[in-house]
Parts: sequence; structure tokens; C-alpha cells
Amino acid sequence: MSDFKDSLKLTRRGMLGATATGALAATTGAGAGLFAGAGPAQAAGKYALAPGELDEYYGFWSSGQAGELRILGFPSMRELMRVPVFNRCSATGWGQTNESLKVLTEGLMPETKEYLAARNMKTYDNGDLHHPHMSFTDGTYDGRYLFMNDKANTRVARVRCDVMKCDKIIEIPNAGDIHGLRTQKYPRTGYVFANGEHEIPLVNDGSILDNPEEYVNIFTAIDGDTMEIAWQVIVSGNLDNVDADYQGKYAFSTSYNSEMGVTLAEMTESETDHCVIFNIKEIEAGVAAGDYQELNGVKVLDGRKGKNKKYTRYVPIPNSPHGVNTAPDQKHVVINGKLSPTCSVIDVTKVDALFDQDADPRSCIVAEPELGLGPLHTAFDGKGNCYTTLFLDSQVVKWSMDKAIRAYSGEAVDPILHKTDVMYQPGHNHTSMGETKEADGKWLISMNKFSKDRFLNVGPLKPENEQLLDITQDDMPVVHDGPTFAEPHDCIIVHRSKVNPASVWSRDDPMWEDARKQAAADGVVLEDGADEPIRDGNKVRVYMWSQAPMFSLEKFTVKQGDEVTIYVTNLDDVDDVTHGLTLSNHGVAMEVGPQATASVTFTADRPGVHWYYCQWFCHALHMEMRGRMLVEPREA
Ligand code: RUQ
Ligand code: CUA
Repeated sequence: MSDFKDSLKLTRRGMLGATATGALAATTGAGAGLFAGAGPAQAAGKYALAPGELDEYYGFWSSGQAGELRILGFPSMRELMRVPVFNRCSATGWGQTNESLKVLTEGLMPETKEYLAARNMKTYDNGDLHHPHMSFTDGTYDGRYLFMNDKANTRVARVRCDVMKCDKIIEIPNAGDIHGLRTQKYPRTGYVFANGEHEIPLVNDGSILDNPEEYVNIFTAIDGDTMEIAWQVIVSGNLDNVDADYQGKYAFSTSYNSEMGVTLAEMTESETDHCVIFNIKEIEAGVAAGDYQELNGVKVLDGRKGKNKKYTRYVPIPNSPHGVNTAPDQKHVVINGKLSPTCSVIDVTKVDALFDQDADPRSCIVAEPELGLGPLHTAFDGKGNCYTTLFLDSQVVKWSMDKAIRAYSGEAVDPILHKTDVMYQPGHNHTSMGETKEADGKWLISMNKFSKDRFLNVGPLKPENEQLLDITQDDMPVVHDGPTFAEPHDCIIVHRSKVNPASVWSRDDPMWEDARKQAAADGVVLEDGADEPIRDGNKVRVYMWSQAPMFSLEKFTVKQGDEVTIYVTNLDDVDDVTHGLTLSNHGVAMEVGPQATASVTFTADRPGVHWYYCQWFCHALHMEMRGRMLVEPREA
């Protein structure tokens, strides 16, 4: 390494302040790996692909407050697609088409619909999507669905992996702001577990503000097949992240604020917080036995500390734990200390005794290595090694599970194997297939909150920096920087053999079932379209098909004040021939994929000629793919 690079590195890291600089001084040896591995030959395989080469993995990325799901090719980290979920998407019309509005509204609570209607809104158009996770069968990804949370508006969504579109969104009643979300790993998903992060009064009607004992937090299990809520459990303390075991018996949630404080000082008073363990069989038995109250149509069980020891156990964990990650050895669960420099390791085989024999809750802890400052999340390579992000130290620390367990039982071994500097302040990290029993130990991604000086300056709002580490090498060098827009919290890295999306829609798809029914009622076949608009009072329905480079209707006429619905069915059936319909000066645009039907409803209130055109470049005559809507003025 050149002196120049060395001094540059120190200068850059010096800007992070005393904490990171101190950590660097303690681990200068580790820093040597920083530039060493960036050569062209990578043991794990290539991360830079030649034109036309395909990635080995799909990366499913969250986008935080952008509210969408992103699909990356991995390890090249090329962004392949954006899947709108909680956000309004200009390109695809998500949030405007009737098909997407159905998904966005049907799962809202009645009081939410009322609240929105009073404000002239059909749905929320923002979301805060932190945690995308795939459905499992027998401990590994099965390529059916992706599930994800919305912290901003307390929702959970599902994306179909066959078409990579969202098909269900539900609002979670009784809970405050869904944060942690994971899927059941065994025998299958099964349940989607979702943590309510912010405590609210159980009956939140405005009569309670400052009686903390009346505040609760809610853990929710959703049936991933039906997207209905199976049950909820009331807990003590805030819920942060969650993971499930490989046995199908337990779920584990980190919980901070065991004080149940509502101010920062109150929340950080106590030295220990908890991992809450949920006993799935006992909870199911409790539901069957009627041991619940029904709140907003959901069966809610009481699992508060000291209330009912059948459903939950509270394992004391040093100060404000954050991430929880089940290891691919199918035996250990790592709880990341955040304000404590430690990770606590739970042995799932010791959890039975907590419930059956009321054993000391801490008896399931088999290791608690001290790793560095700000441990947030841990990933695994399937070879017994763990990789934990250190937020304050701006490092990833590699440590041995076996050595950590031996050290905890008194042996003089150091579990820490290596530290690599990352730029800067990492939150989540992930390994290829690392959240399944098929972890392959090739790549690690460190999702860094700050990019500082790593990219050209784009103004005060900076991208984040996601760094690729080659973990087939002992010193796990950083081999690639990838900027991302707000704010990918989390991702999963799924081998491409697990996912097999279609290239063209099936005409039988349920997505446009309502359109099909309406067309049948109007005596129209969607694929044939209709030559004239169909009038039904002041409601007018226009049916057309698209086939490059034309729409079946080059013009149609409506009257000022009509509520117009345009249905477009795309007859093209080859890859890439997506069309769109954009109606000028009406704020209307939608995507129509090959063999899909899409529809949009608006009020025609501007007399005159208005062009509609295809906004997806589909043909040499794409610019000519357009037609006119004539709006006749209202009779005076
Ligand atoms: S959390 S940086 Cu929203 Cu996943 Cu840990
Ligand atoms: Cu159809 Cu452009």
C-alpha cells in the first residue's frame, strides 16, 4: 500500500471524529486489507461482469423512505428494477391505476379509509420500507413471495416473485409502526412476523398520554398465504428486529426500552433490555383455547412480562439490542448489542427449558463476545464465522462462533478473527444466501449509512454507500463501492436458481379480475376492445388494446364532467414490449406489460382535444403510438 493511500485513509477516517479514529488506532493491522484485495482476480468470483454476463444472485433491496423495493444483480450491484410498493410511481402508475389502488386500499382499516377520504386521498402515498424477506420452505428461500414492512403507516406488503409486482398490502391494527419483519423458516412461510416498534395505548382514543403502564407493544403473526392476521401478542418494551428459528418453534425479537419510557432519558435508563422469545405452539394453543381478547377484529393474547409465562420469555440482554440474526448452523441466534459492545448468542436447544422448567432466562445464552462499538447486525458464511457491523467503529468484525462459545465458558481464546474498515457507519450487512441454511460464504455487503467522500459530491443530500466484501479471503477486503439513494436499510441476497419470474403476463392473472368482470358486464371482451365508449350515466368506459405501434382506438369522444375509465389490454406477447398510456395534461399514466390489462379512472373536465400516447419505447414507430380524446364542452 502506498503512503499516499495510507494517509488519505487516515485523513478520511479522521473526519468521523474521535470514536472511529480511536477504533482505527486499535486495529491498524486490520486496516491493511483495505486496498489489498481490489485486484482483478477475485476468489469468490467476479463482481465486475462483462457486457451480457448475468449475475449469480438476485439482490432484493429495501429503499427505506422511498417506499419501493429494488432488485439488484449481485455481486455486480447493478440496479435491475424498481418495484413500487408503498410509494406513488410516475412511470408505472402504481398508486393511480385501478389495479394498484385495489391493492393499496383493500387492506386498510375502516377508520383509515375514513381519515383518508376526508382528506380527498385514496391511500397513503408514502411508506418507509425497511425489511424485505423472502418466503421459505424447509429452511431456505422458495421464490414464491417477498414480504416487507412499512414503518411509516403500519403496513405489511407482499410482492409476487412470478411477476415482481405487489399483490397485497395490509394495515396492522393495534400496533404502532411496523419495523422488524421476518418470515418463518420452517416448515414453511407460513407466518410473517412483524414487530410494532412504537408503544401506544391499547385503546388509543386520545384519553391516555402519560400513563406508561397503559402503553403496549404488539407482536403480529400474519398468514403469508392469505395475508390475514393470525394473532397478536402484547409485550412489554418496544420491539425492534425479529428472526425465527429453523425448527418452527420460536421467534425472537429484540426489545429496547424495557423501562417503557416515553422520553429519551427514560428510554435509556436501564442497563439491560431484552430479547423476547415467542413460543409459537403455545400461542396457537392459546388462540385455540380462546385465551385472547378481540381488538379490531384480531385475536390478541397477553404476553407481557410476568403476565403469562406460556407465551413469552424475556431474556435480559445488555443495553438496547438491535439486530437479531439466526445462524445457518440452525442452532444459534445472535442478538446485537447496539449500545453495548457485545453480541449475545442464544442456543435454541436451550430455549425449551425456559418454557418447560421455568429455567433462568439467561441460561440459553452461550456466548457474549465483546466485538467493538455499536454492533447492529450480523451475517454468516455457513462455515462457523459471523460478521457483525460496528456502527460507531465503521467496521465489519469477523468472529468465530465456536471460539466465542469457548471464551464464554472460560477458555482463553479470542473469538475476533479480523476487522475490515468500511466507509462509513454500517447498519445492516448480508452474506450471499446467509439468512438460510444454504449460506455459501462468498460475499458480504455492508450497507453504510454515510458515504462522505466516497463519491462525487452531489450537494448536501448524499447517497449511501454499499460496500462489497470478498469473504472467501481471510482479510475480507472491500472490493467495490456502490452508491444508493434513500435509504436501503436492508436486503437479501438470493441465488438466481431460487427465483424464476415470467417474461410475459398470463391472461388469466388475477390482477385485472375487476376489469374482466366489468368488461363482461358491458358485453366486451378485453382482448377485442370496443369501438365506442360505453356510457353508463356519466360514467364512461373505454376499452382498447395495444399492439406495437398502435392503440386500437385512434380517437374517442366523451363529455365534460364524465368519469372516464380507460382499459388497455396489451396484445403483444414478447419480452420487452411493454406499452403505456399517458394522457396529456390529466396527470394520468400507466404501464401495460405484455399480455396485461391495466385501467385508470379520471374525470374529463377539460374540453378540447387531448392526446394519449405510449410512454414505453416499444417500436420504431413508438412516437406515432398515440390517439386523441375529444372532450365535448358541457352544454350551457
Ligand atoms: S433496522 S440499521 Cu430498520 Cu433494519 Cu437495523
Ligand atoms: Cu407502445 Cu411505445
